[in-house]
Amino acid sequence: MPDSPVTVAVTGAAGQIGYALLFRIASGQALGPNTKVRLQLLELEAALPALEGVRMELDDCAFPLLDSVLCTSDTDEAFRHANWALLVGAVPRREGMERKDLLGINGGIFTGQGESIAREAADDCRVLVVGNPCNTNALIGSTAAARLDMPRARWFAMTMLDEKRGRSQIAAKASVPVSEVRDLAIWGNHSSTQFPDAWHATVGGSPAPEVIGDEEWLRGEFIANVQQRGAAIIEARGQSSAASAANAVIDTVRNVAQPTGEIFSAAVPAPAQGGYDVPEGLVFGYPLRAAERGSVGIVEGIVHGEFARSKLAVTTAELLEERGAVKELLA
Ligand code: NAX
Repeated sequence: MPDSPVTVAVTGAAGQIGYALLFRIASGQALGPNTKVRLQLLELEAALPALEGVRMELDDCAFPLLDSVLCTSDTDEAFRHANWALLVGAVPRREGMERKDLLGINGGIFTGQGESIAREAADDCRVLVVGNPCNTNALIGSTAAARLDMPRARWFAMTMLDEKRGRSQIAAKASVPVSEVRDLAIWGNHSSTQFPDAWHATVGGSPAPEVIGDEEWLRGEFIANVQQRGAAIIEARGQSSAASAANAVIDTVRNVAQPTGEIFSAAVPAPAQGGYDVPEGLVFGYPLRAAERGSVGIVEGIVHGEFARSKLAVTTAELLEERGAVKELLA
């Protein structure tokens, strides 16, 4: 018996990640082969003609699971009854723009979208923020939504792409298939200060550091490669990661909507307890596990060594600095 349709709102739907993402959602890769999908796509007014072209292509795929497609520049309409809100749209950093300016511009967008989601979306709506700076955008959005009583715990920011980049690096180094690399968590900010924790990852069921046998590589090249991978893609491709980012969105949604019990990475608002001493509310990358539909918890009991603790301090400081730069939006 097919499940009832799930409404998925996607912002920035005419952008490059949107183009790599929508077809995979519509084909059932995020929510499963028995779940019909209603897509509600939000774009800036100027991008609506391009979005119409994307809708035509969705039609032309004749996906059996695609129930309907709505294209709009009206935020409330896009989020109405949404079970998932994938916030991909954001203003990119342009030359001469300070990081603070970018935080401020995007902050305005995420305040409005957070309020709209709290008002309009379904009671079970989960939100995944992809648009950068995604942790702080999620902090802003979840704060605005919490003012209207939406639980912050339903907000996520995406670090799954970083996890996949790291798993792929470890698999190549250990000469094993990537499926053998598990439990690699990304801690902290989705930025160059993130901490990919190879010390609690496993390769073929054994601790990754034992299999790799090269602590210097893990502490140096490995972390730097994961942190700088986005920049390397831009340099090679002339554009930022899109297909791999869309793939990570699919996997994040799948991990929450169709839990496997495996550990996966995403950033969530740090809870008062059980958040590894991260200041409460900061949207911080953690290892997560989804127990049942919709219920996601931070993996407990991980003990970090001194090296990890120093890395966590750096990424926490960066997130606090970002929070300071948008404090008016959080008041
Ligand atoms: P594009 O510039 O191709 O697309 C963004 C789209 O968003 C545009 O079509 C634009 O019209 C739309 N948009 C802007 N403001 C909007 C608003 N207020 N409401 C609705 N739509 C709006 O960027 P793309 O390559 O698709 O990347 C999107 C975002 O993902 C960027 O912020 C990017 O930095 C971020 N990324 C995040 C990643 C992550 O792991 N968290 C990895 C990939 C990517 O870099």
